[in-house]
Amino acid sequence: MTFSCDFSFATQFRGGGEKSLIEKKMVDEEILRLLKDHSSGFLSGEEISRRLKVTRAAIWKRVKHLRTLGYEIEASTRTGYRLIRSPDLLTPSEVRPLLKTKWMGRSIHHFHSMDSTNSVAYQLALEGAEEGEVVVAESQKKGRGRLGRKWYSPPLTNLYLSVILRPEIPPQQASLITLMAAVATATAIHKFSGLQPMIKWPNDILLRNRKVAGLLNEIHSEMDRIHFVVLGIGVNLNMDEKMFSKEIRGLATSLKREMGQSVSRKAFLQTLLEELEIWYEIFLKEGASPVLKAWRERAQIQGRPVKVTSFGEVLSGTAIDVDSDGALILEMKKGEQKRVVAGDIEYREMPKFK
Ligand code: BTX
Repeated sequence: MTFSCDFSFATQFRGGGEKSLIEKKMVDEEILRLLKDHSSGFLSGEEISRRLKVTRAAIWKRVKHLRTLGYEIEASTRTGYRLIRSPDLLTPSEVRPLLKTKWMGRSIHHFHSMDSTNSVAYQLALEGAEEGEVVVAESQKKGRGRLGRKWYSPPLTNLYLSVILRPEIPPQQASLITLMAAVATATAIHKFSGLQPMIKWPNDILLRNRKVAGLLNEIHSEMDRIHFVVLGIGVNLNMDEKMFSKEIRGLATSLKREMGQSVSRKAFLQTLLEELEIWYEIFLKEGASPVLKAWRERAQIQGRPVKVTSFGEVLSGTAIDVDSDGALILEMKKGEQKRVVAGDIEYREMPKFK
């Protein structure tokens, strides 16, 4: 069950002092699950107390805490408790009921605030966490982009997700996992919003030329074997223009900004986890080619003049394609071809968007 993972992680990495905090979190989740199962009426404090083996006073305390998180819970000394409305939180009890995946995201480690979901997922994976376990946070204090850059992660507005994968592929193909995740994220955005996101090599998802999502994949491997990949995905969902820092205001966007309305974060997370499962299974069963085909359709990079910064070197040329390992192939001015495995690109002519 999901909570046991949270529990072991917390006790191992944060020390016994926070054990009770995690136990409270487990009780909260169980209270919510019971109240949701009895959504048609009241559930008595006595019944909850009997099922969870905690005192009625403790339940009342947790209900008061849940109200501070935005849960509307009616309480009556005679009839008990009734859940009226849930906030748009990404807790397991909110996300799992409508999740249609077979294995992806069946175990969710949820945090209200943390440094970086990738760091926690990496640590969990080192401890033996299984493929498909995910870490989500309502906010990140040290959200990370690539090359030591920051990922702006304000509370309760966006999605900050890390997924643990254990693909049996050689490490040099790890970039394909990034392309696969970019295709899954772009497809999820399209299915959810009807908009047409574009992928910018290697890891940005754009809506009308502005960044709506970014991917940070970190691998743990030996020479010939990947132990695990942590797939870090940040998607701007309900961020308003004024919430973006000055540095990224003209470069970033959110689904809310593009759609003109707020979106349900948990519904988006469900869609994203479903697409990740679908595309990862396609990749494992059919190999790179369907992923590359979908990636090319969304990236429209072939023949485009680009400037690429890679390991401090700036290269100008025409993008030819990505190869079967996910590297970018550039044609330089004199006609020679260069293979770029990592870097940032700028389009010298902006692509046209639907
Ligand atoms: P990146 O290095 O390609 O992009 C980082 C750059 O994007 C920043 O330097 C800034 O210019 C811009 N930026 C920062 N925050 C935002 C934002 N919220 N929206 C749009 N643009 C922004 C991209 O790296 C990889 C981002 C992965 C983030 C996820 S969140 C969950 C997981 N945990 C974690 O710490 N990182 C990943």
